[in-house]
Amino acid sequence: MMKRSTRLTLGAFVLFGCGGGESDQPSPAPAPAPAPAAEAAATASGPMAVDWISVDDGARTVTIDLVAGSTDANNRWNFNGYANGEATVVVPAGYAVTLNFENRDPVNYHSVGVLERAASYPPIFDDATPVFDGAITTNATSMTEATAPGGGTESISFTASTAGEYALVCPVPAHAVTGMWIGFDVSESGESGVRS
Ligand SMILES: [Cu+2]
Repeated sequence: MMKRSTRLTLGAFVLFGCGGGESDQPSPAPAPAPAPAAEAAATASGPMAVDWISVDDGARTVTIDLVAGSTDANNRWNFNGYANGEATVVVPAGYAVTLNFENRDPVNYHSVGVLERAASYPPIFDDATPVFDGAITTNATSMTEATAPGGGTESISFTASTAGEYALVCPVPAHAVTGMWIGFDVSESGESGVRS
């Protein structure tokens, strides 16, 4: 009985002490302002020059050398090593684009087309109509007649006539849904290169 009473008294004292202490503490520091690093990162994410994209501003042309399966990333279902939208090719609006496509995957047929950017792509494309006339390889939706594995090539030409955010997609069944696509931006301000 005696022990219990002591404990209660002690508890009340501790409670009181805590309350008093709290009121003496300085008010919480205001949340820090957003770091300027965020702005720096946005600038750094501008397109970078790469050796597989060449731009001739005089002639208003862009040449893109795009290789399917150049690395084993994403089980070789990648473009120049990129998949799942990890990189975005940027070309200036109004330029004539030549895209030299090569398939170095030893096993699977691949293709490439400039399609609308989407949050996700279907396993099978009913319609793989490119955004720009000519901006897709032959038999692009076929797993047996697209660009052949083991070094098959095809060049396509088109004019990137309308600025916007599109994608380079492989419409062979199951490829895009498994990540075989990267971004393709047509820049109103004339930027070119790769964002990654
Ligand atoms: Cu593919």
